[in-house]
Amino acid sequence: MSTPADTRIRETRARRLWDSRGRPTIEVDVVLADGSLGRGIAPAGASRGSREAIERRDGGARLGGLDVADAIAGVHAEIGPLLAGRDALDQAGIDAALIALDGTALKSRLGGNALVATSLAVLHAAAAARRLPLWRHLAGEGPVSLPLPEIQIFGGGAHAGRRVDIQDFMVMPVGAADFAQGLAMTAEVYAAAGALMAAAGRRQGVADEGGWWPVFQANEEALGMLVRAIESAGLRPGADMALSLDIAASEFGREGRYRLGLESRELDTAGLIALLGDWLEAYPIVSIEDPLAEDDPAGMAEFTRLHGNRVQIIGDDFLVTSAARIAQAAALPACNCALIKPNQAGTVTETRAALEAARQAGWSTVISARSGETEDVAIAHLAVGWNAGQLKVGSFARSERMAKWNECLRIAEALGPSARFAGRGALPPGARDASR
Ligand code: 2PG
Ligand code: MG
Repeated sequence: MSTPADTRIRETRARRLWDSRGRPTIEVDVVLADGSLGRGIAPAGASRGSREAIERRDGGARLGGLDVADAIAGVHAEIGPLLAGRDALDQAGIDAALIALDGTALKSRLGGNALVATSLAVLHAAAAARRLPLWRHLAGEGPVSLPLPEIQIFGGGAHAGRRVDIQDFMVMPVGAADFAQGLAMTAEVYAAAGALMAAAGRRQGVADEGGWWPVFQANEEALGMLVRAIESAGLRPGADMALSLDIAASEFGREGRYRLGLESRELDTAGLIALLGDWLEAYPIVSIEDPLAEDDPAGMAEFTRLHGNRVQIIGDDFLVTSAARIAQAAALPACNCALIKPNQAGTVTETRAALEAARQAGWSTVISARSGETEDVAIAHLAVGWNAGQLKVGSFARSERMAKWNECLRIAEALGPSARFAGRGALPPGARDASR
C-alpha cells in the first residue's frame, strides 16, 4: 500500500500570462508537500454581468489598463501565506478563507481573477495528489456524462464590434448519438456556414470566440443562414441540429429600452419579447440566453411564462453564477437554466453551489467558458465531473476553444463504452423536440 499523499499546501505562486485576446491574465500554481502541482488560469468576459466577481486590473494607460501586477502581488503577499499548510482536499474551507480574506461583496480587493485562478489551482492540486483526472476527482461516486455541446457559428455583440446586436448564434447537435458525433456534425455545419458566407460575400474572418464574423443587414438574417448551413451539411434543422441564441440583452438594453443598432430601432420589453417569440415560432431554437437585460426581472419572468414550457431559458448576466440569485429567479419564476461560469462566482465552491441551486430549482445547467480564454481546460472536467449536462465554449475554431472540446474527447475515451452522452436529454423537457 502506498502512503497517503501529503496534501498540505507548500507554495502558491502567480504569474502573468496572455489570454486569447492578447490581454494579460493571471495564472496561479499551487504546490503541495508531496510535490503535486495544480494550476489555474483566470478567463475574462467582455459582456459581463454587473454583479459578477470583479477582476483586479492595474488601470492606467499601459496595456489598456488591463495588466494584473497588483492581482499577482496580492497572491504572493496575502493568498500564499493564508494557504500555506492548509489541506488542498478541503476546497470548501480554503474557498471560505479566500472569501473572508478578500472581504468585499464582489471580490474586488484581491480580485475575482486572482481568487478563481487560486481556487482552480487548489482543485487541480487535490486531484493530482489523488492521482485522478480532474473529472473523476470531482465526480466521486456520482454520475458523469459527456455534455451536449452548445457551439457558436456566428459571433456578434461585444465579440464582433457590435456588427450585429445578438451576441451568439449557436447550434446544438441534439440528434447526435454521442459526443464525438456531435462535434463531427458541428464541424460540418461550421464549414458549411463559412462556405455559404463566403459565397454570399458576407464572410469577414472570425469573431472573438472563433465564430464567423457576420456581415448581415438584420439580426434575423443570421438565423436563416444558420438553417441553410445545417441543411447544406446534410443535416435536418431541429431534429439533428438545433439552434441556440445568446441575446446578451444587457449589452443593448437597460431600464426596459432595447436598442437594436443594426436595425436602427428601439424596442420596449414587450416589443423585444414579441420579436424573440416570432423567432421561436419561425426557427428550430431550443435555447435562448439572457433574452432580456439583467435589470429586467419582470421581462425575464414574462418571457419564461410565455415560453418556458418549450425552450430553455438561460440566465447568464441575470444570474451571474450566484446561488442566491438563482434561488430568487426560481421564485419569480424566471429562467429554467443557469449558465455556470467559475470566474463569475470567483471560487470553485460558490460555482458548485450555483449549480446545486439550479438543480434544486429543477433547472438544467450549462458550464460556460468566457470570450477571453486560454489553454486551461478545467471547464471540460467540471462539465463531465459535475454531470452538468451542457457545455458552452464558443465556436469550433481557435485552440483556446478546441482545447476544451478536445479534452472532452479524451475524457470520453477514458470513460470507454460506458460513457453516457447527455444529448438532448440535458435540455428542459419541453425544449427537447425542436422539429415541431
Ligand atoms: C457569454 C460569454 C460567452 P463573455 O455572454 O455567455 O459567450 O461571453 O465571456 O464575454 O461574457
Ligand atoms: Mg451570455
